[in-house]
Amino acid sequence: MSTLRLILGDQLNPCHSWFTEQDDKVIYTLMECREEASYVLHHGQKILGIFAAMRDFAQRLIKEGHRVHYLTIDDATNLHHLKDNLLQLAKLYQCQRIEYQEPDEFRVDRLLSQLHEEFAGSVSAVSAEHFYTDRLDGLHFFNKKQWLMERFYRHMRKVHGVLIDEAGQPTEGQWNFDEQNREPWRGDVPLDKPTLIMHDHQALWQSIQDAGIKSMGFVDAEHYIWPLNREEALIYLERFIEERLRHFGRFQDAMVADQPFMFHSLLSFALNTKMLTPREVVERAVVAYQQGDAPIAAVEGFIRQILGWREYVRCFYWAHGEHYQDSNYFNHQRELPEWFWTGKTNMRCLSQAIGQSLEQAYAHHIHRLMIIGNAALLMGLSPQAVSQWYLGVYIDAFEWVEQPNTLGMSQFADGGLLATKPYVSSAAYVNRMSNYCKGCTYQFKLREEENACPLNALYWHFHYIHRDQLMKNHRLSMVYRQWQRFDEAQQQAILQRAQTLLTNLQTC
Ligand code: FAD
Ligand code: DLZ
Repeated sequence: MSTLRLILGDQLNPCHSWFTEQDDKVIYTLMECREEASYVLHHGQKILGIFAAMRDFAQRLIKEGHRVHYLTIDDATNLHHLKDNLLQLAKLYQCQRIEYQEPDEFRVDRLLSQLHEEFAGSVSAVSAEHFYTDRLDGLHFFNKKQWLMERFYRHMRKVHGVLIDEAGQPTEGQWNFDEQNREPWRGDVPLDKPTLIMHDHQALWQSIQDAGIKSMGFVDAEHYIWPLNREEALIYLERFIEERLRHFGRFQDAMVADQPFMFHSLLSFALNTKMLTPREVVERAVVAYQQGDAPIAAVEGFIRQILGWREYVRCFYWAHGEHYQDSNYFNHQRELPEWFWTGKTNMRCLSQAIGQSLEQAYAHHIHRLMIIGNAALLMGLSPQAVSQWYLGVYIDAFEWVEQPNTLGMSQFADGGLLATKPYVSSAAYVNRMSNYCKGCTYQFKLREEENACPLNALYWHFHYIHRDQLMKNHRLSMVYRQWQRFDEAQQQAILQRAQTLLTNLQTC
């Protein structure tokens, strides 16, 4: 009895138990599908990276003695749809069974769970053997309206014994060193560019283009930098531990012009395509701490992102269902200005953050949250349009992780299920955490004037127009007290300036 096993483009884990034995009756399939490459306008580097990594993975399986049927984007037999291809291949190999690893998003999960309606044999799913948590763990853990990450994170630390001492207490007596993770970079630590592996994938990029797959962003296929298999991902992990982890904590939120990577790990693509497990990354960081290679604030800050945030947003995604994507608490409806696709705006912070997103398919957390996301929220852009942009542009963007981060954390579109208050700021924050304001067309200290930084008037306008929804939030009482301190003429001038900006977003 033959079995067809599907491996999706984000399931490239060679250590999965599927591969421990070779079996001639098992045919593995990977497929480059037009449908997967087009459900959103992806960054070219993301499509290229996933296809190149899938090809690499298929070669590895063949070398290990497994049977593989690989469908390239230009294969004439490719039906470009996961389900249609599976049914066709099952027929070709006379398979009585189709098996797949649990996918990470509702759309693909639904599609695969409907396979049995058209397939006479058996269909079953196995775990992808990647995350610490199961999909629905969040439902058992959270039973209240507010999902507090910190509670979840401490629970994960205890259950998995990560940075816990013999007495069951957090290492160095503190659960969270967040207050030590917010330093701007002032030049005292050298900012060396990470050592990257270069790949030449011009031929593959050409065939993607020949197939007519549309994409966004800049692609230098001759110098492709993202890790494309487990070995390369492990090298990236080691380089991060050796070169950058010790500074990660201090400068986690810092931004510097023309320095997209700072001290970040660049591991999200490798993690989300499952080349690495979160467990091994966390364990490696713990060893670095134990060996004295990095201080607790850096190691804890890094582990919090993976054992905390990453697992938390996954649980959140599965618990809140498919309709979460329609959330729009503030009823924001504006379309994205054109500069989201060009980076050409006079606001230097945005032109830097969007520019590097288009150039590298990467931006670190604070660029995503406090530069681009902040501007989108203050400008009243449609959270669905914002979410589509984020899902497309980043190398690591998959719906399960992108949606809670964009709609919940960044756009507050769920009304506060994930975040306790909107993450918004005026120019003061940008100026404190980056060097973007120096040399900007706009003045960060001004509010209503024509050359005032747009973020300032928009910040007050946002709180003003949403006062019915936000004033009751005690964490925002300071903001509203400050607003009341402006006299009426000042308030009117601020609101007027914001209106002018909002009607001219294209030329900001
Ligand atoms: P580092 O800063 O070195 O962090 C280490 C790892 O922690 C990351 O590789 C990632 O796996 C994990 N991590 C960190 N923050 C988060 C988080 N908030 N949620 C989940 N995991 C986290 N991350 C994605 O992987 N895919 C996305 O589509 C994505 N969309 C985002 C959208 C918005 C609006 C925001 C604010 C954040 C988003 N993030 C997303 C989280 C975070 O920005 C990226 O994980 C991080 O920038 C990836 O770079 P890195 O590997 O250098 O991360
Ligand atoms: C993102 C992506 C792209 C661009 N292309 C493919 C593809 O051609 N074949 C494939 O199996 N997977 C691809 N993926 C990843 C899938 O969309 C991913 O499995 C889903 O987003 C589920 O997380």
